[in-house]
Amino acid sequence: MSGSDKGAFYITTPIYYVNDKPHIGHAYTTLACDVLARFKRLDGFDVNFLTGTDEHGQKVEASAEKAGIDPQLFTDRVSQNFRDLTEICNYSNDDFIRTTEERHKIACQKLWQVLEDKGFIYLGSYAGWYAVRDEAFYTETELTKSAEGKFIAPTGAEVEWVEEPSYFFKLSAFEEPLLKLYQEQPDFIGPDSRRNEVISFVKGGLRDLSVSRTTFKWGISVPGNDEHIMYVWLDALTNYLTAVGYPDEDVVSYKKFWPADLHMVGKDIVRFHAVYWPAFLMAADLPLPKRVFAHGWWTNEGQKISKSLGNTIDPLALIEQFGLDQVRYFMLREVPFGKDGDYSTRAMISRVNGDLANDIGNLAQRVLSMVFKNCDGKIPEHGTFSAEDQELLAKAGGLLEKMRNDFDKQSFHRGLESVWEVISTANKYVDEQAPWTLRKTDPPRMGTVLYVLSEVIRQIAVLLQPVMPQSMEKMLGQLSLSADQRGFQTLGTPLVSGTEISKPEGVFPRYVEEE
Ligand code: ME8
Repeated sequence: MSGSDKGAFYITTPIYYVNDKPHIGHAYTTLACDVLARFKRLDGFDVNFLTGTDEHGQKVEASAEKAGIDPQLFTDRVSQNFRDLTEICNYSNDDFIRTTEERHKIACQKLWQVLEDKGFIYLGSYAGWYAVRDEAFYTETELTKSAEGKFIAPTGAEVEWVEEPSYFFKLSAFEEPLLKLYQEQPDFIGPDSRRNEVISFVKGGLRDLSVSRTTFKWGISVPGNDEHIMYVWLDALTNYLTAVGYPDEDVVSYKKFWPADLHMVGKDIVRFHAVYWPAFLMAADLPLPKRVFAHGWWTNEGQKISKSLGNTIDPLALIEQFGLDQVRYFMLREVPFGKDGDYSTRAMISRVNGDLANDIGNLAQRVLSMVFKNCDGKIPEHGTFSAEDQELLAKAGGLLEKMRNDFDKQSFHRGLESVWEVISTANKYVDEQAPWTLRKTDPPRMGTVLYVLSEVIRQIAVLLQPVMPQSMEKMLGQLSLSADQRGFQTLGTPLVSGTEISKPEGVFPRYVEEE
């Protein structure tokens, strides 16, 4: 966390189940959060970016059993894969929480106690359907029957009949308060399609929620009744509070960062975050997060990604093949954030070679090489700016505001589109101004043109840092900008003529397909 003057910004990813190794979907959600966290830091916010692993519950217990390993050892191992992913993908998370940590057990048991003391938890017994894969309860009406006669949840998960003593949370008491919340804070859920879905789910009626299990052991025990393990979703959601210091509501991190600004999730778990979670918090009299945004689902070459189809996409293999920043850019540019998207090698290559190698890569390489060769390796002096110069500079100068607006709505693709519009204008400007001709006919004008272009490249590189940190570091390094000259507050401070630049080297190589 770094000092700032714009206030705090707390952003979270879902905590991932440790039943399997990370795949592209996990990498995607965390990437989106990383980009926003980096953007906010550069924009002067004090950011707390949290990710981690969800390690309790029947599903994880079963995976450990299948692997023939003690669940703690199993979760240690698999959780490490997710931690490794954060390093490999260059995520800038400030914390990595594991639900098997002591700090989390304390937070969960305290929250439970508060809910119980306030009269929102009661003991009863549950008889109904449960899907271990989703760790979710379903009503009979939600189910369909498979060809083999098995009952299937709307998510495709198999359900099993569960009958056991259980504590319940009085979710039914929150129908009206939740609908009021969605109405009074229309930004609470994004995008709109998900908001509508949640509203109609709640309008359909809420039943009290079973929040404890007795038929397995891998979880946090209910305070005062060891026979019961807390429902894994109550346990998991609480991680967002644990990480900022709950139950100590006086600790600096809690005061500064709670309530969270944004819980980023996939569309599969919006109900848990936009219905159950605010209900738990309202019941406990705790402030509610400001926003839950649910992004869409990735498919692979048009097919649903699933282990049984053997078509899961390993983010590490993609990074190996195309490069880290290339993959980061692709994921956020290719698909409108919030919509489902399809991964295809063709689309990836087109982004890598088109947007990156040709558009921005060539622009920077052409311009900075000309500066290096023809201007004595220094940012040139400039004369009065022509209308074309001013137009291009103004276009680049308007990007921050546009990106702020788009990124605040999680419209990452839109923000990137605006940057690429400027890149394409700049490429046209190079061709039209033809500085290579001006070198002979009008060297001072060549200087002005190359100055304008270098300045535009600086702005673009500063703004693209959140998406492609390593590549932009190289580009800004070539312009000899130090670390304190890379924040968004420096965007209005133009390049200083006479500054020596480093020998430019290509930042975005073309991807050449193997024969
Ligand atoms: O649900 N496309 O964990 P999980 C896009 N532990 N995103 C995908 C995806 C795909 N094909 N597949 C997975 C859990 N995701 C709970 C969360 S939070 C308190 C507890 C991403 O390991 C997406 O963000 O099943 C989805 O919501 C998340 O992984 C589910 O991860």
